[in-house]
Amino acid sequence: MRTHVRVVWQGQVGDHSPMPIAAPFQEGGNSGTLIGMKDSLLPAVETAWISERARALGFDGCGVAPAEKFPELGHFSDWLDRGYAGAMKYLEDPRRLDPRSPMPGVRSLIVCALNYNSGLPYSTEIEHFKNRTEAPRGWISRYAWGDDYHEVLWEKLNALAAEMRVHFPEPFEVRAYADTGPVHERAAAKYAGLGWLAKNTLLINQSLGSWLFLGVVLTSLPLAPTLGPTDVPSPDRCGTCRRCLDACPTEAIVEPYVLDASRCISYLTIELRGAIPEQFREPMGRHVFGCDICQDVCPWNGRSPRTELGEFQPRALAANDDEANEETLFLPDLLRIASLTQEQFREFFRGSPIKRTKWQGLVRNACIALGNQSDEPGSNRYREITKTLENVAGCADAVMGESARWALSRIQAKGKAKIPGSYPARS
Ligand code: B12
Ligand code: SF4
Ligand code: SF4
Repeated sequence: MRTHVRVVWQGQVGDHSPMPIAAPFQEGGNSGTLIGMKDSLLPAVETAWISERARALGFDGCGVAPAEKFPELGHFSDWLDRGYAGAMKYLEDPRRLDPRSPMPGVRSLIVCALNYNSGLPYSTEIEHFKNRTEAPRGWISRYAWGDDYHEVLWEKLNALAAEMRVHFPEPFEVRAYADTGPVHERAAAKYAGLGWLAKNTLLINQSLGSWLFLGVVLTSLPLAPTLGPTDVPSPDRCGTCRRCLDACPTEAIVEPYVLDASRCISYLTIELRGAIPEQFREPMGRHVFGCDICQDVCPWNGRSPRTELGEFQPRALAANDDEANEETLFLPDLLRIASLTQEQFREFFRGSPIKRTKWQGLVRNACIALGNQSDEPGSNRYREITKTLENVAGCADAVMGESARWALSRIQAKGKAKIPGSYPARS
């Protein structure tokens, strides 16, 4: 009888929300056969089996960390007290301070990493503003070009849990999170031997870089940790580099390893409801959903492997192929985004992480990106931008309308054109 496991899939996406076997994964590594040296631990071969199954299911990395309070979490309360979480109240959940608290009896954290680098150019490599005849282009973060990664990870984590249920005879519990639980996934990944916590705060794996989604399976099984008692986590390989700090347009990385999330473009464009504080609008540039700059400039992503997973390739910016006209979420047409109706938004972004920012948020962001354009008054593009913004400025939504009026005043001030008064309502 091997079916005593209770699998619980938990967490809401609202929370924002590879091994001891083969080379790229194991940054530290367990040298011995009896890891942890506690006689209650399962033999290391079981950890190796889990890693091997994770690899077979398509994960690029997997490791096991003991369910212990990681030292990094000692800064968490200070970080919150400084207001760095902005409006992300869910980060105040005290269970985040200790990985043992989300599930009673948890002994081990199985951390899985999945590469989402679809191989298209980095935002820092694109000079599309030079082409004035083309539509104005925005930037959507690499992680959001394809399908919702929560779904992709859950499917794989679910499959891993199902295999564990067959493999382990004793009763045990598992609970899987992909960005959705009160667990600091990067700290868990560090102690699972998957990489180091870098100055941009992200987890970097020496071979894979940082284009990695993380998922965690909490289990009551006493698995042998990937890092043995004499192993240390992967060393910090940031060295004297500070490219990410210097490149961040909003100075959100306030000191190495510390992010003021309330300044981060990712927070401003995805998590923040309401108006974007004026001081960040210009530095936001062309970003309409998330930001990749602190990863694009990172030398450890210079030769990151590509993923061939169809789920992470850029989707068409349309509900069906006929409409697509080869427009995708890679460098999307800002005019098209700012003109989306609520119904189109719902259709286009079904199953996409972009739905998190909601229609109001995405149109708001596109208006700000349009306001950051610098077209010559009188050019076709200038006229198109003005027309689109005037349309949004007349809509009933206060935040969208205000963002559009701000953008109009910016581009018109540049061209000394009339400052808008009132605009016709949007159809
Ligand atoms: C909240 C959140 C955000 C917030 C805050 C980001 C952050 N750095 O915490 C926002 C919306 C800004 C965000 C942005 C992004 N996110 Co996010 N996010 C999360 C989430 C849900 C929780 C993270 C968390 O707990 N943050 C809380 C703070 C306290 O943690 P921290 O920044 O690591 O802070 C620690 C250090 O600063 C440390 N510290 C060290 N020294 C010192 C000194 C002092 C004085 C202080 C005060 C603190 C301090 O103390 C803190 C506590 O330990 C996780 C999923 C998860 N459940 O873990 C995903 C996650 C971290 N995000 C992810 C991704 C992909 C992104 C983006 C790249 C998306 C994008 N392209 O737009 C950006 C990257 C921005 C960046 N440079 O971090 C991935 C990261 C994968 C990886 N390889 O690391 C995760 C793991 C999601 C996933 N399941 O894959 N995210
Ligand atoms: S994601 Fe962008 S805004 Fe946020 S810390 Fe990185 S570079 Fe700065
Ligand atoms: S850019 Fe440099 S400092 Fe920043 S995370 Fe990468 S290696 Fe570390």
